[in-house]
Amino acid sequence: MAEIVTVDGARVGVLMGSASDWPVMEKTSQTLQKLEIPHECNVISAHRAPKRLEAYCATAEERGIQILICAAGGAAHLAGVAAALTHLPVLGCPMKAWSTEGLDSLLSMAQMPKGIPVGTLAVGGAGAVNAAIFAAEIMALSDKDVRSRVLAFRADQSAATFELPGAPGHS
Ligand code: RP5
Repeated sequence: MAEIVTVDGARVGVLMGSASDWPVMEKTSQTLQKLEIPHECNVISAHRAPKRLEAYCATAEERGIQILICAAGGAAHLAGVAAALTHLPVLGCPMKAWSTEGLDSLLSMAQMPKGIPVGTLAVGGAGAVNAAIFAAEIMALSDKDVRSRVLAFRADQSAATFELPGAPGHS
């Protein structure tokens, strides 16, 4: 079994069911980088490598991981199983897989039975970016440096909303 990749100081663990999720989940990593949130990324399938998921979740908190972001497509059990294996907050990113435009993944994550929550984001890239921002916003409750960076990120985003490059009167 391939080694789990750990990063010293990582506060967010980004997990995905397959390397085929990475082109979307790279946006999570890039957004966490922008927000200067140390994180680590691993492929850990709940179906194909359940023991690897168990091992990851068993040591996540003691290594300093505060939030898990889990992406999967299809039956998309990864977030739910991770949420069952740790009390850390789990954010779910539904991936478009081979059918139903990702609705299967969305419902798999959102329809958790009561008692084990998964905070489910939108399907695809928007959810992948928002998961990173959401994780930072949770951390910002108890970390004023992260709070400052979240506020700066949002201010930059607001400013960029009004740009129309090339349009008359715009730069
Ligand atoms: C899920 O099945 C993965 O998260 C991925 O979204 C989907 C397809 O995986 P591959 O067959 O491309 O490995 O487990």
